Amino acid sequence: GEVSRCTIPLLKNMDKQSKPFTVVVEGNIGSGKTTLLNYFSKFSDVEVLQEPVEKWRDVQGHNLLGLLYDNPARWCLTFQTHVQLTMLDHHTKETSAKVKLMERSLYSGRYCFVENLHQSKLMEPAEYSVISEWFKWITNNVDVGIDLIVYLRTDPKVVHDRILQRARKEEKTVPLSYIVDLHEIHEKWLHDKISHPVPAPVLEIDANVDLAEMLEQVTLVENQILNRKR
Ligand code: DCP
Repeated sequence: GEVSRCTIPLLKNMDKQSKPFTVVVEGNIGSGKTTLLNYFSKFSDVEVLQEPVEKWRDVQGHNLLGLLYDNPARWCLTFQTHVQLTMLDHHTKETSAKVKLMERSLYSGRYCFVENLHQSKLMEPAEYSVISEWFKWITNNVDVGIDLIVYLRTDPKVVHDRILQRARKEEKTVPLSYIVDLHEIHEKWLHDKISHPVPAPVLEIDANVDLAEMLEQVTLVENQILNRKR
């Protein structure tokens, strides 16, 4: 009776306190997110959650990333719906680590990629409404809060060259204009802060330099990213 009624809320509060400091890494395609995440995987108190591009290439045998770039109008809702599921999985994943470091988030899925597909009219208005309602339901009903956003800021031309160089076969036809659109949408959200809610403080890193130089900048703000005292 009385005892359980007061212990349960207490336990819930304790859960809240032990929630990891959650950091999400954002930036255009090819901005160096994977490099940054790999760097942090050496810390034992950091749980690194890489974006599962490999999984998107094999969803029960289907290459969703390939379908997306072959015929974006047909497949973008399917693709973004699946991204939303994998991101929800990462946001809610329990960990005993002090810090959770995620590549991308539910937020960039909705505010950058879905928004861009909507603005360029590749996504149907009805599809945009459905995925937006899912996003609203999730953010209103599930604890998907984050503590810090690391924004890898780049010039579209620089990342476009990197994308062509790394030659992921699905991305070989990505036009510069698509990268420019994604750049502007990231900028309005995380730099100008005028388009959508920004769910955590933003730490900007100049990611136009080569990736080794970028990591040098990262070491300077490492304590901030890991929520450690200097
Ligand atoms: N993608 C998408 N919609 C999303 C997330 C990703 O269309 N909501 C696509 C864009 C890319 C691929 O998935 O073709 C992977 O994109 P990311 O920019 O997230 O990952 P990268 O591996 O390109 O990042 P980086 O080069 O910064 O490590």
